[in-house]
Amino acid sequence: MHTAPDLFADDPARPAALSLGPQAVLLRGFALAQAAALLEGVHAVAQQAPWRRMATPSGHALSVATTGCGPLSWVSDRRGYRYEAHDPLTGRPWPALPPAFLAMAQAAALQAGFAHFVPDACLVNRYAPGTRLSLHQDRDEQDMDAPIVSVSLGLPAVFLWGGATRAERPERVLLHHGDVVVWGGVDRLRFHGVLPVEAGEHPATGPWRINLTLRKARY
Ligand code: MD3
Ligand code: FE
Repeated sequence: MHTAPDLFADDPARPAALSLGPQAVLLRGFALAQAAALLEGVHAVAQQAPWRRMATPSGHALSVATTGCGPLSWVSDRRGYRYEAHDPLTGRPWPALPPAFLAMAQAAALQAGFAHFVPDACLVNRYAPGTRLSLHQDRDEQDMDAPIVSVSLGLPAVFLWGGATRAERPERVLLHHGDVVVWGGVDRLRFHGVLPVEAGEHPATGPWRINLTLRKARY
């Protein structure tokens, strides 16, 4: 698929920073200059902790393929959701956080008003065409004061940005390669999801969308 140049990149109607809530902000293109380094990190991580589709507690496979890095990473299986220090697939510790991931997360958090963000977990999601993430909350982390920093790479996706309850109709926000979103405080437990990713070819990732979420799972 050919991606047209973004004629509205400098349009004041499309500001570089878009507030999504009192403590949630989209930083458009914030990770663009580091995208190649971040993707090298993803490939290094996936070499040590292979992509897999984890089982949900009900026994279905997640639609997204995942890997992870950091002292901890998120795990799902028949026993539930949790953070663990070891990759259940290999039995080894999760790969270390690539320095570029940490630098990006801290710079974005600071920009969004969260100083001293020290993530201890990074979940890496890979979306093939048609892959979606249904509306959910992220509540498996102990430290709800820390923000979550999310970096979108590759194919674009429509992000669903809901409210404090599932009943609230979510807003739709298009996320592009290099976009970073930071969520914390009063917005930390909002429902969110991703619509099925449309097929395409991105120069940086080929047929995929990749999303990094940097988190603080433990106090
Ligand atoms: C809003 N990932 O991994 S990142 C997830 O694009 C997840 O792969 C999506 O939701 C993705 O759990 C969205 C954005 C995100 C992450 C965590 C949040 C938004 C959030 C926590 C609270 C509120
Ligand atoms: Fe989430």
